[in-house]
Amino acid sequence: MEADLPRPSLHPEVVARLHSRLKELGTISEEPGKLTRRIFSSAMDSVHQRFHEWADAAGLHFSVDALQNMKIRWPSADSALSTTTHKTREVLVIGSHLDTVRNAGRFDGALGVVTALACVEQLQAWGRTLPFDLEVVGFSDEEGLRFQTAYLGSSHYAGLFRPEWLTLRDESGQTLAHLLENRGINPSLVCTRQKAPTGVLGYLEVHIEQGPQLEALGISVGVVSAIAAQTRARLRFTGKSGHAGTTPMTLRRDALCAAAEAILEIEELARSMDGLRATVGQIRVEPGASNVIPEWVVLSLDIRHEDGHRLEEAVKEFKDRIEKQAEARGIQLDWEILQQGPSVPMDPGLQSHLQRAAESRQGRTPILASGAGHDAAVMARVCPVGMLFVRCRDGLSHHPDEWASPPDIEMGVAVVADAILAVANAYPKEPHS
Ligand code: HGY
Ligand code: MN
Ligand code: MN
Repeated sequence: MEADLPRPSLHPEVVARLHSRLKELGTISEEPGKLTRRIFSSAMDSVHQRFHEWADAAGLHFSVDALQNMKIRWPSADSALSTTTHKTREVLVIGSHLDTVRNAGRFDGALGVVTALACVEQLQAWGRTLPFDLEVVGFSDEEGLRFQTAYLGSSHYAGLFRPEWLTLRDESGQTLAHLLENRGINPSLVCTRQKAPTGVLGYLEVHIEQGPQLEALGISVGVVSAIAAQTRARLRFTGKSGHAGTTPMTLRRDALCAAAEAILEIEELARSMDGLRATVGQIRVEPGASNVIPEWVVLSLDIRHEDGHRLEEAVKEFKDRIEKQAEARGIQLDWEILQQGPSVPMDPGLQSHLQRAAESRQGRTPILASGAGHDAAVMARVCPVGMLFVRCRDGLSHHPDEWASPPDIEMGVAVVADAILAVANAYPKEPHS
């Protein structure tokens, strides 16, 4: 990673705050010694507290919604004059998520939110104002760590929260509804009161690439073309427990052996299908005693492909093969689809604003597909979306060694700030004009 890259001309105080905030957010965790931050955690409350202070210092309006999405609003230039309220003024939304995976890196998500706030501060430092509002968002649950259902935060922000999600349970057995009640929020209002945001011109998200392409090209930032289609499933294998010492091997229905065979089958199938990625990230074994034959096992399954049709074919093939294997072992298999999302193309207009801004600052700018999921996949259902990737070392992410260099991060701020001005120059036409 080149350390001495040319630094884009940003205000030094904006740069200093950008990096110090990112560093600080990386220390606000639910778990000592590692970075884990879930929706409805006190760590998320602490992060909001810091953003509230930063927003106040920049003269911006701070709020948090029922699903703990953070919103920081920079009113348009004419807002003081016009009678419109911010509910009626058009708004460009920029941000990402503030939750993390377990033992995460400090850039996945937080980089996009800190960058968004830095863009506002940089535009202010340039003495610029906008003909529309700018809303910085920090979505509360992109990773789905707490409830195994990704995008709860951005779904609520987009008016797409589903009532059945209120009954989702976390590892401790608490339901989402109960956690809302603990925070003084009436769960039934979360669905009845939510509505799709109006007047959203578009959504821009800066995110680390979480892959190796920009590093291989030696380029700071790249523009995203589309987000891969994704299916999350839960597989439960039910056999029969028994004594480890007295039950002959021929008389066993061992749920863990069935699950182990399925995991290797998944790997083998994914290797055989070009562009497919399949991951078993979680496993639970019950009763979980060393001298008891496992009675049941639950696996998580995450499958992705840039082409939604290929993904559908693969999921069907996976299911057929694993059902046959389980049957041959006398194991009951319950296959539950938790979440399915199509491949999501970025808006051509926002993509070209980002492309032109990036090329004017760094020259050649690649266009990359995203294998990772992002809140932009949800926001695309209510407005045009665009994403900018920032190079990350070794393409590593979902890992404490995740890292993006200061010059690359600053390039991200400069490019998005330029792109926002380009949207403003084209306004009041839609960004995808
Ligand atoms: O899993 C993903 O792709 C994203 O990091 N939530
Ligand atoms: Mn992630
Ligand atoms: Mn992310």
